[in-house]
Amino acid sequence: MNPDQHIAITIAGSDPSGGAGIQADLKTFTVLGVYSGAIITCLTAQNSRGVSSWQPVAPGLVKEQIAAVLSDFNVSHVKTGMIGNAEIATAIAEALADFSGELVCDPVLSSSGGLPLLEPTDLDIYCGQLLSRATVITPNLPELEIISGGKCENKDGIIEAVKRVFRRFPGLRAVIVKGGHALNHDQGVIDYLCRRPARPDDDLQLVTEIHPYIKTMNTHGTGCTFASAFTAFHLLTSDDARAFQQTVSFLDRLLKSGAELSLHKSENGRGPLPHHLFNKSS
Ligand code: PXL
Repeated sequence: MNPDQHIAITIAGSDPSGGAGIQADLKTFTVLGVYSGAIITCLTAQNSRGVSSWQPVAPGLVKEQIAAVLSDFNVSHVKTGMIGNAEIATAIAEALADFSGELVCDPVLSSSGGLPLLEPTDLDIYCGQLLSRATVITPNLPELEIISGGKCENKDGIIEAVKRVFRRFPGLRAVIVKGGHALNHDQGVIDYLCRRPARPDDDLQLVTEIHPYIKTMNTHGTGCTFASAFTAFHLLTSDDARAFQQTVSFLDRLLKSGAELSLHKSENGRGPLPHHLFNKSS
């Protein structure tokens, strides 16, 4: 894909503090050299202490935003984040009915503080409307447990969960499992790229990235940044394994360079990643 001719769009919620959501996505695409449009699904009120509240955008307006961009730009990649509710998921599916490019879904279900960012009763409709159209999804471990309906306490549990997800969503090519929420980081953080095998009974094709756990409170927006970085690297390389490896390194670099930063004032807050310093850090 040529980044001078193709663009990405992110469909996600707004974080006014700039750490997560659509703001994190746009910064990620920009520092990685990919042009991106941005379709806002919900407005949140939040800062490093967490999300205090949110409101959805009218589904018709979400659909119109997507249609406006798709009718005028060569969009090869769509990344989704916070969707809010079933009506917005349905509006997005309708707007993407004729879209045949990459659809990378980050299944954002709740904030790190536990506030639902998708109405819990709307999970099935979200899965049916959006995950069923996705080419790649990027769950963390709690999200994979919810989507797959089973525990992911070790590698075998993760593999079985991903197999169930592949059976449920036949259009899915890859599941990227982010290991940052594991209870134990003694061996480091383990992320998996799980690719659908050529034949249904074959083993999953696994690429494993083991990297040191970086001790930092500045992790706000890591999931959003990961999914948009993968989308950007995929647009640049058309290669799942390379894009996955580049994404893991990108996140490591941002987490490391942001560890000592304090852009926020709250003592126990989770500060943002320093996307703006990426091209200055080595
Ligand atoms: O990290 C998930 C996420 C995504 N999008 C928005 C958010 C959050 C977490 O709080 O607020 C808008």
